[in-house]
Amino acid sequence: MITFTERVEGITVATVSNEYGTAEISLYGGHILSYRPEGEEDVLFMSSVSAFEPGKPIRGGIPVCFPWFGPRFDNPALPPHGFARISAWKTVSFEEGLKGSTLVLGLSDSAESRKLWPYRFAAALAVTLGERLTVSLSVTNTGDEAFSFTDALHTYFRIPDIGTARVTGLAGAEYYDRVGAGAPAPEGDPWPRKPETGEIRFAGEMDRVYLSDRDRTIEGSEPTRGPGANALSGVNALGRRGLKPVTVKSEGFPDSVVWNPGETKGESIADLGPGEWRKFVCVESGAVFNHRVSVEPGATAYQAMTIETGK
Ligand code: TA6
Repeated sequence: MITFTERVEGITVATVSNEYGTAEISLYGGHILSYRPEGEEDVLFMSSVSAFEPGKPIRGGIPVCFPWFGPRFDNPALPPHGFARISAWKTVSFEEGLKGSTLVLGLSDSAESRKLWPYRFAAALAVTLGERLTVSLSVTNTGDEAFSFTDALHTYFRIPDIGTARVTGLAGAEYYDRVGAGAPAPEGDPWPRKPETGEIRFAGEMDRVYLSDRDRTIEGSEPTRGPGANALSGVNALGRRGLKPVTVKSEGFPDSVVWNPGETKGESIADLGPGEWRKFVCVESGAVFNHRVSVEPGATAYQAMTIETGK
């Protein structure tokens, strides 16, 4: 079933629930706020002090960064991560079936959007709540000139603590390290590439763009030890409740961004509560920086991400 509630004036939230769990999706931003598989805790982090105010981005969940990722280097005054996350999306359809429920939201160009990005487009965000959460983004060029964009599903995964979190699956991939990297080069690779040799652990600020669409797994607690303790029970070696491992898969997104601001930046982010930087890691499916997605007039670009717990 689906219900719509007005969270605050101007921000309507759709709650989709079925035998597989519950998801909350804000029409403002086309922003998934919460994903709770049946019988489990929320997979997504949400800041306790996030703005819920038209014109401001929501901190947490799954922001849709489109039609550019990060700052617009040709015009840093424009909204970072594009305008989709601060735009009002419309409900296109809702369908329930044997394999889950799908809510489709739509965003098209407007006089306002064309001031920021001068193209005609129709984007659709399909959120399917089934055995896993599937988020599909399609972008159709409805104008008469080709365009290209960068984007990301900037997913905030909830973790017990950044000190024990790890992300696996990217060993062997190359990445750009953006911490202290400065402005990107105008052509070719924006920053030097580094190789990933193992699992990712966090000991300070991390902001990396992995040139990889491999499956990634986020583990929120220390690997479990001893009889009776296992990842599926979600109970770690200290007897505290952890989270099930979460696996993210991408299709059509060539890059994987991994971000945690660390303490100094984390405590300075106004829309994060004290210490909350420790409670999330962003593992994002994107087409970022030099990986622009080109769309000819009349054509559609398709991208998708799935999130699944317990694998
Ligand atoms: O995806 C990582 C990143 O681009 C970081 O550089 C960091 O700034 C983050 O996104 C959050 O951006 P925001 O505009 O939401 O504060």
